[in-house]
Amino acid sequence: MINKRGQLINTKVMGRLLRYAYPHWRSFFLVFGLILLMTITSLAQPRLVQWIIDNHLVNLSPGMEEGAVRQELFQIGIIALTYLGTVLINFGSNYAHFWVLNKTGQTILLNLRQEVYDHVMSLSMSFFDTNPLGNLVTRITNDTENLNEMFTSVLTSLFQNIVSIIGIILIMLTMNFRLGLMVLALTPAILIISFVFRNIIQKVYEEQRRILSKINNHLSENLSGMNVIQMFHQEEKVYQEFDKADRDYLRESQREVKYFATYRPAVELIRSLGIALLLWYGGGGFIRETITFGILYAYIEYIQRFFHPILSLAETYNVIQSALTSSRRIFSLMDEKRTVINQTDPIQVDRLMGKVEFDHVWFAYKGEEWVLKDVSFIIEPGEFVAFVGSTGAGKSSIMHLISRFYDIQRGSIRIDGIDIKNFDEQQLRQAVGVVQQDVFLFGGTVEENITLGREYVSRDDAIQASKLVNAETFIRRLPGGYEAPVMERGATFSAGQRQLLSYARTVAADPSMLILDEATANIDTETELLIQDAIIKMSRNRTTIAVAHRISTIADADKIIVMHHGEIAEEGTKDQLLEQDGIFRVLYELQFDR
Ligand code: M5T
Ligand code: MG
Repeated sequence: MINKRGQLINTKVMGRLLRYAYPHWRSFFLVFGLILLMTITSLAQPRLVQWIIDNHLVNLSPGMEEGAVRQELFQIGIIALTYLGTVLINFGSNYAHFWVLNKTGQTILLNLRQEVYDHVMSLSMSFFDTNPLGNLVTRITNDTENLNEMFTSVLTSLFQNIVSIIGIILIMLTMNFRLGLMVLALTPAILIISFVFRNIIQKVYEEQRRILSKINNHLSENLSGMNVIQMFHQEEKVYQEFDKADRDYLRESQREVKYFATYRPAVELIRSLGIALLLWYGGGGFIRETITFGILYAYIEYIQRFFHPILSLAETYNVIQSALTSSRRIFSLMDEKRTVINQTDPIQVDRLMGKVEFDHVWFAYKGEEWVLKDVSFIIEPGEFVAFVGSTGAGKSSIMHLISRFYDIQRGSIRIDGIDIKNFDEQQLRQAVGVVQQDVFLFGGTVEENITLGREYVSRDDAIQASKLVNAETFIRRLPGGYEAPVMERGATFSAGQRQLLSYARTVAADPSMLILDEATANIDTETELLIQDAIIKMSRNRTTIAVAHRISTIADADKIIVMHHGEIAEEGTKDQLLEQDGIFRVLYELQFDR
């Protein structure tokens, strides 16, 4: 709870949070004003009743004169009306403060969420490689929601409780100093109980959260991999795991109930103790006529009201802690720097010719674990070059580097003689069309998945592109055609169809260069022919770099580059390589011997 530097709450994070609240200071002032009004009206009520009792009710007696009775009743009526007034004002200010506060809180949150999301989207690929998706989702949704608590409940309940406590203490001490001191003497007991309880329950909550996220992860992972589970008869094992986590959760929930069952009566006990003390001491005072009946009544009321803010303060402390933890996580996300940095003054080119040069390129995703070691090659404009090699050889990595998803550590990559670092990142990615190894389809329609909402890709472009890549026939056959729905991740499409859709998506924007990272999945011969034909048509008039797993893709390549453990092992045309009797020949024969 206390951080490394021994501070109760981290002032730096707190300061940064307040910066988000600052633009709304008017609303907060209004809220504080309303809370003040709420507290004053609420605290005035017992005092008004006491006034009626001590100054008017006591005067009434059975044999009183008619006129005097009417006079007293009139006075009582006025005070009663005032009481009603305090109730109404209290109600109104309570309503208004709640409304203003939540509106402000939600506005702050909206801005914060947008800022976080915007920032996350600007981050480089390497960030997403190392940060699990689930964590990011939690930060953007739950953690920001946690902060809402900070702005709505914490700030104001702190203020409200402190004002109430001070107000009640002042009233009690001024009404009767000794009675007041007596009530105050109970405060340490209640504080200690609350803090001890809060600490314990906090741990229970943490454990609950941990188990719950385990359950959630378990569910999402196993539900999405259900076919693998059923295929390998893992139901029983998976069920056991789930059952265990579920039981753990039940256990923690029961612990929570147990603690609450002790805590609430304990607080009640102290409160009753206070009232008993009050009656005992106050009763004595009443007999000795040092304490009036009205004051006794008012004290009982104030004791009841005194406990609430104290308990609530103890609670606030925990909310602050969890909100601060969330803020720290959000801020560390926002402080994350992008590793691929756009030039301040990028070179503008109309259309790239498509000459690609790798000049002694060294690259590692992390540290010194070299994935590419001193790779150099030149691809001339309009050429069709294929990369082959065993899995993990670094082929996809080369493709990532050409559209600059990562920066290389040594050497340089040039397109049309210009280092790619000098291009505008967006322009570069628009000029280089990439078909990734794993096709990703979004939930939506077929057309949306081809245009991707890019303003420079029209519906017509989408249709032309589909025709070019031979996707038109199967799209037309779908119910709804281009409007046919696509499920999340495109689960209802075959691997070949997904492949064709991703081709259409890529060529729809008419890129000057094409990168194909062929899927390893096996495809039926008919689709393979379609794909083969699509690739030939797509590669016409543009530099095409393809990672090929099927020899059919390579057959007409101008050049084949064979990768081995991050290095170029062989380079040449198909015939030259076959003659060399090296790695390529082995790969080639493996495929044709099947
Ligand atoms: C080459 C490592 C991978 C492999 C090597 C994408 C990626 C890869 N790697 C990382 O450490 N982090 C990453 O994000 O890099 O991987 P590749 O370039 O993907 O290999 P490939 O395309 O030749 O293989 P394949 O199976 O697609 O034919 O050691 O661990
Ligand atoms: Mg690959």
